[in-house]
Amino acid sequence: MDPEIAELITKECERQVYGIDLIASENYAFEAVIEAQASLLTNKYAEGYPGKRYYSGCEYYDEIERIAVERAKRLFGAEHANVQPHSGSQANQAVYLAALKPRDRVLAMDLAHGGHLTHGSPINFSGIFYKFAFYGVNRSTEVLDYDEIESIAREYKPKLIIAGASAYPREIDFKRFREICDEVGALFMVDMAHIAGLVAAGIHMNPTPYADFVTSTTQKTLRGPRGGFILCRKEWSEAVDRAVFPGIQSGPLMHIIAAKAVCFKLAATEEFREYQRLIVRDAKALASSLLDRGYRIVSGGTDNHLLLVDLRSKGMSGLKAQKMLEKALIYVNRNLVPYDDKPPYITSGLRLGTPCVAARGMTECEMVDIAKMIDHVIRNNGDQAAIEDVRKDVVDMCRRFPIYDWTTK
Ligand code: DSN
Repeated sequence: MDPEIAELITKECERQVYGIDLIASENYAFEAVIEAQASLLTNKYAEGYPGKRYYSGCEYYDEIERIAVERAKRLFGAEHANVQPHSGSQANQAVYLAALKPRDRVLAMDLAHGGHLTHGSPINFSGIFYKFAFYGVNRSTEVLDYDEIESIAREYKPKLIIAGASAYPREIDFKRFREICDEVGALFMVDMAHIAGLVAAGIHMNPTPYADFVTSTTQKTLRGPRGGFILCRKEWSEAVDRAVFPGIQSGPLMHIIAAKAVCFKLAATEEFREYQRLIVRDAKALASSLLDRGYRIVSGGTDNHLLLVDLRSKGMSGLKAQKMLEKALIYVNRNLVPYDDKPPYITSGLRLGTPCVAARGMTECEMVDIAKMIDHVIRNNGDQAAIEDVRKDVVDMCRRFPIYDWTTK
């Protein structure tokens, strides 16, 4: 019906199949997730919640949403779940609407140290409507300094403290954050979008017992559809539900909610836990192979699915390295390193993540080879011959590790 778009989908399929994706926030959704989200569940409006809809004909939608909610609660041990947020940004927006008044004080991790745009950036709604202060990582250890966070919280007296990051390679101590919140009388929100899969697998500390609110996306380590969800304590359930609908959204994306339900089911399996363990092993192997090749890794390594490479000693910016690697079919994103002297568009670093490569079944051996490929491109300053060499190796490796059966037919 639309050859123009069909051709572009085919080309994108080839790009995904024959490229190495090291973007830490991306993943290949489970096939069953793709099937559910591509279904005719996209057709209908279902404003409201199960049993309380504004349109008729929602009986099966009600069942699907109830199942998604129950599975989310079980997976993370939560008292309440809302699976309607269209994205992580909207999940965060809904929590702020439920818990805060405009201009209330919030304390969160600095974007320049690994935080997130929706955690108070002055160019985001969060920084425009609420008064944010920030904590960062320690200059010498490059990890969170909880005593420092505590003293900033005592001074600033925020109504809400946020933990969670999009570029922090270490485990976060949510129990310690809770203690700080209790000491200063703040509410506690965790944005676990990046590590949700690791949490579901029991590899990273679960924030749910400690936080008043937990927000997340489903498309990252969880391998679900592109979307968000919120977990909270029972006392906040009504406020959170009202904040999502009618507060910030109207009709829910029911095909995506069905796909979230599928993802929560698959994330409760032993196979999924094994996959999450591989993500972490791969990230550690990639970090140590790059260290062996003379790269500086922020904080010296990783505990989770990502690492930050500081390219300053290589005399190269993140932007330049990202562009060269893209030509070699290796996809990464440039990222600020803590205390970076370059602007966010240029950056001194690269953020590398292993959810995609682990989903293809690549193990520590392939990480050693990938580190070698990255180094070959960077060491040769992205010259044509080096890029051609690496492109061939990337395609060979990708042939050995298909993403889905149908993409190789
Ligand atoms: N853009 C996502 C990331 O790359 O971490 C977060 O929203």
